[in-house]
Amino acid sequence: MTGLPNRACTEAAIRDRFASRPDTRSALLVLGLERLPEIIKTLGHVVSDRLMREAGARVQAVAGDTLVARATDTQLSVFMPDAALGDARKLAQAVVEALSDPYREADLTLDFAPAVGIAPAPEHGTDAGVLLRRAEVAMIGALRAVDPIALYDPVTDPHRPERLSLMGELRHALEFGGLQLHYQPKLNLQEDRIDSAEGLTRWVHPVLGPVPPDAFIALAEETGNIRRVTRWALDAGIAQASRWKAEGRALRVCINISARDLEDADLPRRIAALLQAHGVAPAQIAPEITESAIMGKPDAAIAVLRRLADQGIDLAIDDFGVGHSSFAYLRRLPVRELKIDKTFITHLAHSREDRIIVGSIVELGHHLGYRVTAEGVEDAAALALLREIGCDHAQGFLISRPLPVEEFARSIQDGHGRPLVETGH
Ligand code: G
Ligand code: G
Ligand code: MN
Repeated sequence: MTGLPNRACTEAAIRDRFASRPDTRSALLVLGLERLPEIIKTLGHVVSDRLMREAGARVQAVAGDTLVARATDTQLSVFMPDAALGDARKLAQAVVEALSDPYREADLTLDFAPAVGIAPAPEHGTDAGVLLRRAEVAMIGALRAVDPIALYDPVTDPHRPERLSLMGELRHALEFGGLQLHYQPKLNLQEDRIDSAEGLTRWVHPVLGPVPPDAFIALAEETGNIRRVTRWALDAGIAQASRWKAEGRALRVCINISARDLEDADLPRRIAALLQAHGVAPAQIAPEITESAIMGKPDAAIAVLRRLADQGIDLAIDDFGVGHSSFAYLRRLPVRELKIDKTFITHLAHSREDRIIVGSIVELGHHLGYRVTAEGVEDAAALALLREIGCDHAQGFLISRPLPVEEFARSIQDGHGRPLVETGH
């Protein structure tokens, strides 16, 4: 199809190399094209084959006499014997540049949108299968990242065996109180008062130290354990809402819910039971769901969300603006709040485009009856602009980082629920 050698050739080359010279430095690159699956679906294999052939020719042109081969139907590989990491990066860069001009034929223009993963050897293996898989893992990471080139990183490898023991340790932490919920205040801009807080799960591993939530949430999702994490976070957050209520503070607690939770038809009943057990009104909590969580299986997800809404629970759409939201779905969703993703807020003071986007989301949200929160507010200028725009809530490092509950209590105690930063009023 591509006129290139196949995967077996690469495997043989790697095997020969390490059989004869086991400790030489070398590197394996795997190249993927982000839009290829979509191109196959919409334009078929004939076009995608021609695209791959052209990609192969361009890569071979910059790789010289280095072995370029097909790794899978949609991936190419380049095996570099005697290559230091710097050489591998340089070639990866050249490959990305060679594919920056789109593919053209007749009346068709397609972006290659390449991503390259690098697995250096021998440190990440000398076995051909292992190296190919690790370079592919790195490439898949690069597909989702800003930088189209990524080095294999064992810490984020979903397949590495240590992850299973890490999951075991996470389950232990869930059971024996090893997790904490930190709280980040949300400032009500109209009343200039902290009236709610987002609960964010923190795990300090006894040996590894703090494990970033992105890492263990993804781990829990992939291993089918996310519902346990969510159940724990809901229980902790609702219990805290109850304590705050007993102290005379009406703080609403926001809790993040994952896509997989929405496949659980039992979720509404479990939340109702937790609210009842802790004596908390439904209005005191607000689950946050990302758009992509709903788009996966929209009908099932919407049914679960409806039941939550019918119980009097306000729902928020998290990271709004970066997912594949469609207003057709938005209209069908029983949500009360949009949280504008922080990527639109961080540069608000310096970007006219971002101001237009944020202003438009707030206006549209209000017309459709949603409250709007801006997250990632890091400077006073952004906060002033959000007030001017008429955004309802602001959340971000300027107001406060997520804090352990004692510190959170102290900070709002001193400010009597008002923010301690100068917020312009
Ligand atoms: O807090 P930061 O705190 O770094 O959180 C990183 C990501 O992890 C965010 O996208 C946040 O929504 C998510 N997250 C934090 N805690 C939880 C949780 O308890 N459940 C779920 N599903 N996601 C969480
Ligand atoms: O996906 P979700 O919106 O739940 O993610 C919340 C994440 O945003 C957490 O990781 C939290 O620590 C982070 N966060 C909160 N405020 C800020 C901020 O002002 N700037 C940045 N960069 N991150 C923030
Ligand atoms: Mn959130």
